[in-house]
Amino acid sequence: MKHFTSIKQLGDLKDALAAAAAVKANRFADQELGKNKTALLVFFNNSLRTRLSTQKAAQNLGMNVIVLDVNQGAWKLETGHGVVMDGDKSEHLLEAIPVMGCYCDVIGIRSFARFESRDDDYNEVILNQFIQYSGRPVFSMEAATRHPLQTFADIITIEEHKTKARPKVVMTWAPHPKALPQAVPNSFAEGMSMTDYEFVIANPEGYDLAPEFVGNAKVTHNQDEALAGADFVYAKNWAPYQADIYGKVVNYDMGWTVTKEKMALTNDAFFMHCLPVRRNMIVTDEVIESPRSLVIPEAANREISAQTVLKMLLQSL
Ligand code: AN0
Ligand code: CP
Repeated sequence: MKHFTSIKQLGDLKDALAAAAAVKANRFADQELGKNKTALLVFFNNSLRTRLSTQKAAQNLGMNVIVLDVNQGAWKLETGHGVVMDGDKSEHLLEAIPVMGCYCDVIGIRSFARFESRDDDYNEVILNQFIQYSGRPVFSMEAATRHPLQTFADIITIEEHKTKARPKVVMTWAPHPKALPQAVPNSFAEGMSMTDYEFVIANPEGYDLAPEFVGNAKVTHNQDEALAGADFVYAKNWAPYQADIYGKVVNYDMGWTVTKEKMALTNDAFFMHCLPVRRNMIVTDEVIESPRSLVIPEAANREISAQTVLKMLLQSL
């Protein structure tokens, strides 16, 4: 694997899950693999889990780790081409990227959708420049359209908890006061298309995801109908993809919050969320605190997904 920007690059999912299980069984088996290799983790946006789990994963592999918060302490970066740089930005991304590449062997990038241009976001202009100009294998730590390390951890978690071969997994939109990217739901839908689970997406009208991510999934605008018989409920807010309202908060419908009453419609489903989550917006306290909540095991599996992916990248250096 040269770069990791989509869950599809894992190839055969069963093999990837077996690789993840091996990592989980012995996290320190490959300490020689990363010796004298450096992972640079570049954050354009905030993070708790990705920052910690990816560092831990790299350390488990014997790597050195450098973390750069681009917006804290580095020069302000210009990203536009042909711009006369007479404003507050001191350095251009086109110099910064190859410079970063000089100091590491693999680069992780977190660069969320900016909601300024749907085309720029969906063309992954920041992530792709790192691929083009860093000279290093690049892995996504959530870019504009996908969060594959999260999706991989989510699938590992479902595999660990499912009690039937083909569980019903429902990804439901839920309310949030701010516009959030579509990366997590896009990526989760992409991951579900690699499984043989029954997968349903529930969201209000105007919130349908990009068709290339929805694929063959069933989409409904009726949350209660979707939840009936669900084995896993995967909640997430996202802002609209639709061109005329792209990235705007147009719906704040608290009727979509995942409550105890909503969970009662399911087949005693597990509750999932990538975190960070706003309580009593996305999900009520009692649901997230219930024994069926998998939010902490999901977060724990982020170390495993990151280590499995870093191992694959190191093996193809
Ligand atoms: C981000 C998002 O929704 O994409 C990160 C989730 C892992 N969430 C927030 O910005 C709150
Ligand atoms: N789930 C996740 O990626 O969390 P962070 O944004 O805290 O890294």
